[in-house]
Amino acid sequence: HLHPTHPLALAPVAAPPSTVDGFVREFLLNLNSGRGVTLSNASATDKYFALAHTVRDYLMARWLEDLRRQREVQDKGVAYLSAEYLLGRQLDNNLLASGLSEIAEEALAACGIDLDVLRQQEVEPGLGNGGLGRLAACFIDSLATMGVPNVGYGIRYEYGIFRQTFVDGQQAEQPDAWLSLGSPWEFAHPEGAQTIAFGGHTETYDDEGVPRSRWIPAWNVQAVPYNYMVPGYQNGRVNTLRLWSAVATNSFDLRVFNSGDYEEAVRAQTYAENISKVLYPEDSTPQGKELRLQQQYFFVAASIRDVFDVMLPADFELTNLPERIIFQLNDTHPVIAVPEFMRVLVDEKKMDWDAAWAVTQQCFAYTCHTLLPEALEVWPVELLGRLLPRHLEIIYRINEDFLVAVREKFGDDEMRIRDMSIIGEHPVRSVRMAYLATVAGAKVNGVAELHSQLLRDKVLPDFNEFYPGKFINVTNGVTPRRFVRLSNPSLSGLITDALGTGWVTDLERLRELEAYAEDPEFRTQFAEVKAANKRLLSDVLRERDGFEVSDGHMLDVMVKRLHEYKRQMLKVLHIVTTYEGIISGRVAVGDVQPRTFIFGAKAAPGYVMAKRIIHLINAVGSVVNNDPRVEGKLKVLFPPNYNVTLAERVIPAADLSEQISLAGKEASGTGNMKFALNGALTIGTDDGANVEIRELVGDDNFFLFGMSEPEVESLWAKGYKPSSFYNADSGLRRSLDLIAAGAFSGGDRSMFEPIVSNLLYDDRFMVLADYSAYIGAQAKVDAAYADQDAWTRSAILNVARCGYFSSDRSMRDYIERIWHTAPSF
Ligand code: OX2
Repeated sequence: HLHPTHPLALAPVAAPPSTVDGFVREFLLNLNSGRGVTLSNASATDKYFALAHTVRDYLMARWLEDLRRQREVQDKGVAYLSAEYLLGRQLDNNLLASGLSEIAEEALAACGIDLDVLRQQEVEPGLGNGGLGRLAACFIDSLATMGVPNVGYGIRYEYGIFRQTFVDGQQAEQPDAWLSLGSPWEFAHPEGAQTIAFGGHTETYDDEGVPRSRWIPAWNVQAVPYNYMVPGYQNGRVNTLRLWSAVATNSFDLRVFNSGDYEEAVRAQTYAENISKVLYPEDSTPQGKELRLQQQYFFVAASIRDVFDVMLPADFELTNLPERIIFQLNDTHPVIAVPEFMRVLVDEKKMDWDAAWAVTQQCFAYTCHTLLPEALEVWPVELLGRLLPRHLEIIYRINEDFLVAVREKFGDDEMRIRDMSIIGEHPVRSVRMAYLATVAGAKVNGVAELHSQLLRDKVLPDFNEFYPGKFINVTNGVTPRRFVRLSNPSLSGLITDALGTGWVTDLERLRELEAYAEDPEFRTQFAEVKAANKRLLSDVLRERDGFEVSDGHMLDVMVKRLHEYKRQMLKVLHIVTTYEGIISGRVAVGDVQPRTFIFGAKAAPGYVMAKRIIHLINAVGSVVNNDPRVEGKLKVLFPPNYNVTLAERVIPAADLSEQISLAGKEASGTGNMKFALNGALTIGTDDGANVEIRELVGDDNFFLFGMSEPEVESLWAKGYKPSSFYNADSGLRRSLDLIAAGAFSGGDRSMFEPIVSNLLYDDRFMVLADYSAYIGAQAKVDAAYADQDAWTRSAILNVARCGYFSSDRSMRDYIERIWHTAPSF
């Protein structure tokens, strides 16, 4: 009989032997007992699930052991709170992390299975919109690889980011039912559900002479945790991602049921379960919907409870919390965690307010990801008070104390008090979540040098003055495991041949490639890698979308969310200008570098202008691609449903990376880093992390163009008139006129008229002002590309000099400057 304290009961069962035979056995076992099939009658889905379970089996012992050790040693850990994790496919990542890639390939081959076919079975969990969600995924990968205690907390959306299709060139959205076959990577723990309450009212009561408040909620839901392994890269470490799923408290309310209103009971259940139903598809632009606030509170309340009830020992001394845990707020989405944490400490744990606030201010830190004023979340007091009445009281109290301190420091400057108040009054009384996070956070960080500086100087200058030293920068990064080692095996092989394998966890070692840039033999090999990656992409696009990528074309790529500030329109104008130049005979066909333009972009379903731009890109593509006058010269490809999986194929194949936002608008960008690390040259503005990329790779290896942020400001101050740029530039005139004349809409002049008049009469993001600089820079790109060998040299230098953009470095910065955590065991 195995007593729970028996050594065999304490320790996890050892992993199966890491041999081809061992793997085959485990795989077949999973097919038989996990899927109920034999190899001979297994479907591709069966095989994929069995393979995923096999990989899990290999990681399991380490995971269980790490969980046990963390419970035992209680090292300081990072609770990363993020409404989004854009994970991408898990299979390859987990095979790589566990060092099993080759063994698995051989084992499957021995079973007559092509690993690549099984890879294709995985539906990627698209639980994020874009950069913000992908960043969270990179960060948890880095923390596991560095052995830092971390739990990523978020929401297990039943439907992730919508699947995009094009109907007559226009975006249509389909639900992303990523769970329809189940996910082999998750572990549900319904028994560990937390009850999360909403609504109701508050009351004060006498607690043995101490006046206290309490919350009498009106309804609640269950938050069921699902755990996912986050394996470090070949270091035996496995951290945890814990995503919460909402289920109704009781399968149906008996009282209501007995009253005969069965439909009402079912309706209530549906209402509760809606909370984790769908990811809001707005990127960088909050919608202020009640369900969204429910989602936010739902996951942070469950996560905080998880920390208190599951992670910490029951007798934990609460004033020591800052030595044990730090909550990192990924933008404002999880900021409601601040008053929730205070509520738990004050109302439930009976801590005195000041002591609780002192703890809170050390336990939270806030990352801001934007500069767009419309992207800073605010919640109407009316809504917040209705959904979370006690939290609203707590926010008022925090604000009161804060404003007293502001008066002490700055005097009775009423304007300033109003500007700094956590409660805004116009257009309706609202809670400014970024201010709340700034007041509560030990540190506030921007995500690139320029962004952090603008945060300090332009967005929150009063707060910066009030809290000297609170505002810092941590430049974003990307994981070299997924975005170089896995997505670009040929380049990885080349690098490893030159440097050994250490670069995968020490990306600054890429510097050593600088010398290789001068080696003609290496340049040839590097160029061959790029060509091979283009062929791979070509195969993928043919299979996926029926596209043909012509040989010998420069691949000019712009992949990111569709947003006016990112300026896909500038790219369109360049394409139209080039096209118009050729068909009008003004430009000799022979003088143009053959180019394939690749777009990837989803628009928020309610963002009308963004959708029009998608329509225009497709319309320009269909004219250009069918015009024999530019055949073999220009091609526009817009594969629908750009996602992590497609990114992993597109980025390694790219020659030119388009990072052309208006200066001062893109907080950082992370695609820019991925491209540079894969040997694409950037054409870009002095915006976000482009600034740092250019500083590192050097002006000779980067195509800079456009106004700087101060120039943008002074043009606004002077009064920006886009039409004056239109009048002054004949190329711009011809291009816009061609669009307006219906050249891309079968003669219909109304179809794209809103785009044209928006540019001519409004142009918030100064597309026309930067047009001529952009066209000029593109001419330099053409000239540079003509010398293939010199281009390759620049591409190698881009790879060699971008090691800084590893998310391992970002994590080190957070650890040193904000978290003060350390790798453990
Ligand atoms: C994005 C930013 O737009 C992008 O510049 C940045 O690289 C990324 O976050 C990661 O930091 N929603 N998404 C973002 O900001 C917000 C808000």
